Amino acid sequence: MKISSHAPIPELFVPEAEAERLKNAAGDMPSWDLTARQACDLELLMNGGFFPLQGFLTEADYNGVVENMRLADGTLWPMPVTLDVSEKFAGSVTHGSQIALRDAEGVILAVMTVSDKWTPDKAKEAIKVFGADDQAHPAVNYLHNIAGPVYLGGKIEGLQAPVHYDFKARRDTPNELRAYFKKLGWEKVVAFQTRNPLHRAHQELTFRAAREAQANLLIHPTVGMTKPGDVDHFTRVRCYEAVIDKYPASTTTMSLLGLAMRMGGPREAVWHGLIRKNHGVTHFIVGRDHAGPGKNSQGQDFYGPYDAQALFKSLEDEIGVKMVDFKHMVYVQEKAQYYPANEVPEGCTVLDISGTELRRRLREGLDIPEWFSFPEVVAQLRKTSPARDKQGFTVFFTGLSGSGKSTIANALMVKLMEMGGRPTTLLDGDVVRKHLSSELGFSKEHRDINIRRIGYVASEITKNGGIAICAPIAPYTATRRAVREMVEAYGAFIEVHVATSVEDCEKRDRKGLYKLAREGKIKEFTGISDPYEVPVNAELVLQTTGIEVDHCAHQVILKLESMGLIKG
Ligand code: PPS
Repeated sequence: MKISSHAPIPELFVPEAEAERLKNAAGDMPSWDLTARQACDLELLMNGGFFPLQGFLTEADYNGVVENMRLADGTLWPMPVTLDVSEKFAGSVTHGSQIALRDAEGVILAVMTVSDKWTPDKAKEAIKVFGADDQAHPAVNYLHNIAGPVYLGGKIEGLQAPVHYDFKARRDTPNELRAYFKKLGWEKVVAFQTRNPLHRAHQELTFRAAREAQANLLIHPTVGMTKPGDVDHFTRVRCYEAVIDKYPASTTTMSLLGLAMRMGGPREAVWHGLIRKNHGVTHFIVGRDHAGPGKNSQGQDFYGPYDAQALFKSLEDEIGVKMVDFKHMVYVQEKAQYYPANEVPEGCTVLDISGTELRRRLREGLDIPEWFSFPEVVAQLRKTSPARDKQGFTVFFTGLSGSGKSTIANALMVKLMEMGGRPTTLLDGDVVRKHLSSELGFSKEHRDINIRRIGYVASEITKNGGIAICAPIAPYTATRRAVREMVEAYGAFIEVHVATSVEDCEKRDRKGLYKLAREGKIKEFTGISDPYEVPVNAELVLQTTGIEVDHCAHQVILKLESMGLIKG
């Protein structure tokens, strides 16, 4: 069904009386607490942002989307929007069951009638949708390590939209934006998608794109979920608000999109186009490496820099939104203005600051010139990125039992406390198991819960400017990575592998546990009868055999200094 850009888009909300009835009936339905990503997806399903989807994908639609970017009826839809659940929950529903979908506080947002339940081939989904089954891709990591093993599909009846307490006035549903464009008589609107703060080059390029398309401009940043490690959306929105005043009055507006990005490159660009179409937009800016996930585990880009533009262009008519390709804008010193990189006048000096360089300058409190970014934007970024030696961070020791983690961690803590400046907490394996995880054993499931708890506490300490030193065994790569992501949302994460061999640990056997493990008196003992996955990307590897504890701790101190986290 084609919808003109000004007519309302169908939503999935039911009338009030029906919503009331379903709310009352929901007490008897199996209840699913939505993950943060599912809550974002549900919001866009209900408000028409994901039109023509009527709910989370059915198996036939999912197969079509994975295979060839199309729903079972042939409609273009490049991204799986799936309700992943645990096996236990899946076991409680059958075909035709109604389930209550609730937010994190338990408020019911929608009822789904389950029409499909299946176990997806996740490796296949990763390869087809994201181009590789490589967990360096954030969405592939999500798929394998965060998403549940079973998918449920079915139609949604929307009861209420998720509540947001932040930037309420800046959030618009597709229909609110459509009505706004209609009211202002904006026939043509070009949208700019972003997950980064806007600097002057972006302002120039978006302004140019609008002029080229003779259209008004919608700055449409994603504030749902973006790439782990991005600038948080609170800071970004304050930056956008500072920039929006720099555009000629009444040409431009800004609205926040609660989308959970997948960083899916070309497929994601097409998805973004369809979502913007639903929001009443006629043109869409697609840049170099649009929604790029960064490097793969071989250190290469997942997608070619212009793959997204090529795919979008080939499907432009079907998407129903015209692509405006992004010009890389650079500052020309002699002219004191921005030019597209390919139109720089001969012999002129080009100035540019990369994202990495910007982060370095913020970290080290260095100058950020006005030609690069507006002072108001820089001020906002500085507020949330104090110089590195003032930020919180986490040192995460991992290694076998008896490898020396706790001893080195203790020595490190004392050295850091001697320096002073930031509160320091030691989350030692044994201590955590006494105070935080006393009910847990050593199965994979319990170890993962234990490590995630440590990660959560460490991330809170890091967020609040402290130093967390953790010293659990943490034998599983994926769990260590999950903790890294939790912490890196707020500060640096330094993984230190205490690489004492199992032979040496056993020789030392300070607690006598190896002996008991060999005798089979302790089951699932790491290194003897349970696995330890050796870290491959630790910031530091410590050998301990024949080396003083003091020296080991000092190596960590040197690492922290070299990262700018402490001043020597
Ligand atoms: S984990 O895997 O990260 O949750 O382990 P952790 O919380 O660090 O706990 C490890 C300490 O518990 C003792 N212990 C065992 N370790 C490994 N395997 C088994 N089955 C086991 N049972 C008890 C051991 O003393 C560990 O302490 P450290 O300080 O590492 O020697």
